[in-house]
Parts: sequence; C-alpha cells; structure tokens
Amino acid sequence: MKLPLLPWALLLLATAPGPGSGPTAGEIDVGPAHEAASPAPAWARCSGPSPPGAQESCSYRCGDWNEQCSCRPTCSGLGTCCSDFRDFCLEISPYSDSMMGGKDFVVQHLNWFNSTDGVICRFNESIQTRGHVDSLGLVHCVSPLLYETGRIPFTLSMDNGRSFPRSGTWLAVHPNKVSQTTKIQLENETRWQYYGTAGTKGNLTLTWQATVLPTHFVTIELWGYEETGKPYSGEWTAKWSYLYPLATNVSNSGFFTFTPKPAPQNYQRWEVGAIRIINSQYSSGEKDVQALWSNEHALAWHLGDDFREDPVAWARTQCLAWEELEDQLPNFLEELPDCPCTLAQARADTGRFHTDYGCDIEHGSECTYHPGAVHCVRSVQASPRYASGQQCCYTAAGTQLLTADSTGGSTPDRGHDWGAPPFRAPPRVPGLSHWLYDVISFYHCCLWAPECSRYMRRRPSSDCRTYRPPRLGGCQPGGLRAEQGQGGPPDPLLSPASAFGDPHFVTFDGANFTFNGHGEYVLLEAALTGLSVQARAQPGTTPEGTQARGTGLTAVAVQEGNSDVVEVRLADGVGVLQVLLNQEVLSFAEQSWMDLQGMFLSVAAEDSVSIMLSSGAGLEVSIQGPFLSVTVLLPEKFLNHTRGLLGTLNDNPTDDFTLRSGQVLSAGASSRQLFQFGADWAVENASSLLTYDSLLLVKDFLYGPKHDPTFQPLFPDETTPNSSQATEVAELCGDNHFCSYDVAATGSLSVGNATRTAYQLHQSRVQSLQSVVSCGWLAPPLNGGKEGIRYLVGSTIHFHCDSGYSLSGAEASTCQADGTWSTTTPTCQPRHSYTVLLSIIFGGLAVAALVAVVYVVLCRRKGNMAIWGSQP
Ligand SMILES: [Ca+2]
Ligand SMILES: [Ca+2]
Repeated sequence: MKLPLLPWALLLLATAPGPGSGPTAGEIDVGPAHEAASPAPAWARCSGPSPPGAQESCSYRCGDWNEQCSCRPTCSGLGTCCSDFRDFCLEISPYSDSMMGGKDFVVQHLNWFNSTDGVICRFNESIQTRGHVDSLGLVHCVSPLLYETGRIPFTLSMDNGRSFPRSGTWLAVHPNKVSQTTKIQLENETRWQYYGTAGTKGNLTLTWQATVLPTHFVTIELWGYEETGKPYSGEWTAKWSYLYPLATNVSNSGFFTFTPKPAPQNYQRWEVGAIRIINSQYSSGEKDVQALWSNEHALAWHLGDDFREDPVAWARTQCLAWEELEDQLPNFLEELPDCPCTLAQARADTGRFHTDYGCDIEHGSECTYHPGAVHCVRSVQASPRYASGQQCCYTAAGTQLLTADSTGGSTPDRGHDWGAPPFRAPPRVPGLSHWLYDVISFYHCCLWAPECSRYMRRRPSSDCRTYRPPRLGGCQPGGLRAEQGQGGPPDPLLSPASAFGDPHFVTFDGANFTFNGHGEYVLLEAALTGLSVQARAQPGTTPEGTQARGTGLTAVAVQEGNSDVVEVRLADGVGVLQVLLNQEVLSFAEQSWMDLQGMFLSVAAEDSVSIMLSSGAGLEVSIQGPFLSVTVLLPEKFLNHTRGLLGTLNDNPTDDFTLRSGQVLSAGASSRQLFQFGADWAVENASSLLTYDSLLLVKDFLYGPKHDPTFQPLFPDETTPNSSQATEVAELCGDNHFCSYDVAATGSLSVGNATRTAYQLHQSRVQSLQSVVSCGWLAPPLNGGKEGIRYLVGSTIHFHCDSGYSLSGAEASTCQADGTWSTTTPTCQPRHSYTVLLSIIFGGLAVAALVAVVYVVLCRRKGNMAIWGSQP
C-alpha cells in the first residue's frame, strides 16, 4: 500500500510541518505511519486538482510548500523543489562576519544579466544596504552594522526597493570571533590602548589588506561606542557614532601611520571605539557601506590633554566615578550562578559553562588578565534579569582562583561578554556592553591607575557553595561488536567497517541497559521546559554486507519550548557529522559557534557538537566508531520532570524503565522486556523532530513504522559464553557487564576492551561531575595571613600573624563534610614591645614597596596583551 503512495509522499514530504514553525493555514499534516498504510489517508482524500492560485515559484515563498512544489530546505534531497528555488531562496558566500558590518557577500546561483536599477538588501525587515551586480553578473550585498549576533533574515530587491521576493540568512558574529586577518590591524596593539600614559608616545600605525577594498583611495575614520539613557530603563540605548576622520583620500596602500592628537573636546567622552576604512567615494561616516573595521579598543590615543598631563590621576578619577555609578546600579552579583568547584567540573559541565577564550587550557593557558590561572570558563547563559555573566578561573591544581586571594581571580561581568538574547539594547549588546561596564573600568582602575582593589571589590569571584553539578544520561555505542555470522565471528579490529556498536544506555539515575531497536525513539521528554530529545537507531552492516542484528544511533534531534530544532546526524554513514537547523544543513566552514533561537551551538574538530539550551540543559554528540555517542546533561531543576529512554530523574534507578502508560518494569527485567520498554518510546510522527529529506528516510521512517517490528535483535541469551575465556573475561571486564556481553557475543577480548573504554569515558565524566562540598572562602586574620586557597572538603587552611602579633585561636581550620569550617579564623593580638614599633615601620615600608611592585607588574602586563579577545 505504501509504495504506490510514494510520489504523494515525496510531494507531501515537504508538507511535514517544519519543526518550530508549526502547521500553518492550508497545510495538510502528514498522518502517523499507520494512517499512511490505511486505504485512504486523510491527506490523500484531499488530493485532486491543484487549488486555484497554486504557485510554482518560490518568489516570496521561501520555507513554504504547496501541492505543486516545495521551497523548503528539504526539497533538494527529495527532488521536490520549485524550479526557481535557488533564485529566490538564497545561498550566500561568505555567510557570516562581524556584527560591525561592512562585509561584501555574493549571492550564489543567481546570475543577473538583466538590467537593474538598484540592488537593495533589507536586513531584519528594517535596515537597508545597497548592493551591486558585478561584471560577471554576480549579485553582491553589504552586511549592516548590527547590535546583535545570530542569524539575521534578509530579503533582496533587484528593482531599487519596489519588491523583495528573494530571501536568505546572514550570520552576525561577536567581533572577537572573526578572523583577525579580515580586520584592520593596529600595529603594536597595546601602544594604542596605553598611548599617553607614561612612556607611550610617538607614532601609531595601522595596516589592512588593500585588496579587500576595490579602490585607490580610502578614508580612515574613528567611530565611538556609547550607551545612553538611564541604565536598566527602556530608554537605555546602544549607539555607534561616526566621530571624525583620521585621514581622507589617502592611498589604499594597506598602511597608514600618524601621530595621535587629542580629540576635539566634544569627542573626548568616547573612550571605547574602533577604526573604519571605506572607499573615499563615500562621504565620511556614511553608514553600511563596504568597510574594514579594527578591534574595539580603549581610545587612550585620542583622549584630551587632561589625560596626557596626568594619566594616573585622570584614570583614578574615572575609576572612582565608576565605583560611584556601580553603587547606584542594581546588584547583579546575587543573580549569577555559582561557579563549579573544580576545573574538572567546569570542563565537564558543558551545558552551562563554556571555555573563556582569554584563558584556555587547550590553547596554552595564556591567561593575561588572570595570572595564576590555567583555564577560565564563562556561564553560557546571561543572568535572566540583568544579562550579566559569570566567569570562573582555575589553577593548575584544579582549584578555583578567587579575587579575595589573588588579582588573577575570576571577575563576574555586569554585561556578559557574549551578550544576551534578544541583544540590541544595553546591557545585552555582545562584547560592547561588557566593554563599557567591565573592561574600560578595568583599564581605569587596574591598568592606568593603581586602584585595582576597587575594581576587584565590585567584581568579586563567586565561590561554589551553591553549585550543583548537572545529571548525566546518555547512549554510547558499545565496543565495535561484529555480528556473529555463518562461519564464526570475524575479527572486528581487522575489518572495522563491518563493525557496529550496540547502544548502551545509561539513565540519569545510573541504570544501564542495552537496547537494539531499529527506529526512532524518545530519549528524553521534560514538560518543565518543553525539552525533547529524540534519536534514530539503525542496524549496522555485517562483513557480508547484510543487515546486522544490532543497531546504533545515527541521528539525534533536540528542541526546547519554541527554540530552533537542531539535529546532529551521520552524513551518509561515513563518519562525518552533519548538523541541521530547522531541517537545513548548516555549514561550519566559517564559524564554529552559533547563537541560535533558544540555544547556542559549538562544533569542535568536526567530530563533536555541543548544544547549550537556555534551561542550562546540554547535549554532547560525537562520533564513536560507526555510530553516534550522545550525552545529555541536566541541571537539578529537572528532578522529577523527565521521562523516556533515559529514565525518570529522581535519584532512584529502580523506576527508570517506565513505559508511556506509567507502568514500571522491575529492575530485574529481562532483555526482551527491556526491548519492549524501548519500543514503547518510539517517536510519533506528529511530534517528530527528525528530518526526512531523502527517499530512504521517507520510506523507512516517515511512512515506515517508527519502531520496526520486523527487526530481530540479538539478545544476550542467544550468545554462548566461551568458558575457556572465563578467567580472561573476568580480568578484563570485572563487573562491567557490557564488556562481558560483548566478549560473549563476539568471542573477542579486544571488542570487550573497546566497550569497556567507551563505558569508562562515560564513567570518568560522571566522576568529574561528582558533587564536592565547599566551605566557602575563609578570611585571613587581621594583621596576619593564611596559607591555602582551596576551600573544599578536607582542605586545611593555616594561619599566621604578622610579626609583632601573636595568634589567639587555632592555627588551622579544615573544611568538614557538612560544609562548615572546623574552627573560625583566629585573631592576631599585638605583642607589646619595641618589635611592634619596628614592625610597623618596616611593615609600612614593605607595603609601599609591594604597592610599587604591583603597579610595575600591572604596567608590564600590558606588554603581554597580545590578544584583545582576552578580556577581564
Ligand atoms: Ca570578568
Ligand atoms: Ca529514576
């Protein structure tokens, strides 16, 4: 019955409502699979002559479909596209650049040899930039200056704005995430930001790639960034302004040098800005024309004579003014999540924390602003009300580094460096709100004046007392297990292409099971946030090329609430990950990080994808052997709110095998009962998040049963353990039954070993995320000090007094399992003798010397500031 309907299926495949978009008026929903098999499925009854007015063009119809043809991204794979699909649903190259704009991009597949009276690109339905058609007939657009990151819809007009029938998407990224080679280079960068302070004067030089701007003469301009209006009010506005030209009509040589002069008085209020270079045919300051930008930076070099005459006093005044302002603004610290207690936790909690590129253990730990740290992470999500950001830094020993102990400690940020959806207005503007509230003040207090303690007082590190690690569940392919075929099992290590891994599931509460279903299944559903994670499992292939009796995951899809839908899948089964956003294949050729609706996406090294959802839930998908490995991380708020194959998260593993009906399988359920449990969680068409964009997927999954009842897996009791291996198995596998099962099934110890390794990877992650009790920061005694900066259970802090004082109380305190210190900080009582007087004198001298040393060190630190991306 199904096959004759296939042509319909193809046309209507496009009709499967796009995830996230929901059915719209006139759409015919694709019924569940069993309906398709019935004599007259609902949608078939509706068929007949095309309704009047049906269109065969994608003009104004990108993302739509009708009975005639489709303009949805899935149409290419299905061969159902309208013939002019690519003329109207635009592909562009490059597809991304800094949100600062001015990037020229080319519309692909659209060769324009007709006359045109004007190319106009309209972004976000409001910002228009002028494009052009080049001598080869290629259509160009220019990206606009934006105050947001992420995917920006645009439409294209070829008739000077009368009609905009074509559409596409531009990806705006954080200015620091753009390749430095596409920017103006400020030569000897630190000189620019210290110009006018002691010992920094002379000429400044900038260079750029002249070929990027197709002109002989350019204008070099300064732009300034400011936020106006009452903070945290509706009038709070972000604004880039053109300030003044540094040079007009200079040769486009890629090189310019000048002696900075103080800016005219009315421009001195801008302290953060960037340089822009444009074709001199445009008038100075013309918006949204093709341009090159420099990094945003502290405009020391343009500040007035008052700065140059006494930079330290000037900066101190600014620092004090910032302090005063901070005290009037709401306290954002209370809203921030606490940091993970250890480096291991911070690196494993990938749903909520992500590497701070300014201090990255995987890139040499160049921690300019955090001396003493080897790695920092930032909270992925900005805090809900004030859009502020948490930062957490760790020492080589894995201990959190706090500002209370060290100037290298992590500093929370009033404006999250990565911005916060919906962006556009302060304090949510990516990078720049952070510059105004957290970075320029660092220059004032810490780099230009010796007032750093003032900065640290208002940006104190959080400790980890309220941090709770996320819970972990997932599905890992087991070892590379070969099918037992005729003539005995082949050695999978000799024929890896023939190998497959059984999906071994571990629930959030730690129950393990093997499930070899062929179909699409619900890994997790949580009504709490509308979170849904679904996966597709497909059989492996035997060495003989036939279907194996074990399956592995080949695709996983996720959505939370009304977020975008992201699917990660194996592309054509050749060990390459493919990521789909709302059914469209994403390219990571230009960007490895993407700000999407309701989630962030990060791709590492092409074989692993991290998805960070707004609830703090995270997904890690990677390739392991011939299949996918999927790990789901859930914050504690999901307790008692999950169902599906990964179980009911409630600290009780015995109720994890719960069917949709609520019936609970006992912990001793047989592998056949567990198979039924898995089958019960088959996805339903109406709520499927997966994409069906090939004939095979349509046939096997959209119209096939979601759980294939004809597929016969191999159950453990069908394998015969080889008693001669018993000792070796026990030695290798210990109590890991996945390992012993796979050895039994394949007869190969090396297979068991691979299974064990995969399992151990999961276990080590679980281990990293173990809860650690923290007693919190412990103050040193007044007129004394302490040794030790670790405040976790079992750690001991030792106290001492300055000379002239004697300790009253315990010399040490230990963090106890209940989160309290064994004793309070002792006090230091003065000893009454001449030594007191002497120590005061020498102590005073020592303090003065220390202050001098700190100041010199801070000034020197500027010499190391190679990367401006590494912000405090
Ligand atoms: Ca910070
Ligand atoms: Ca449970």
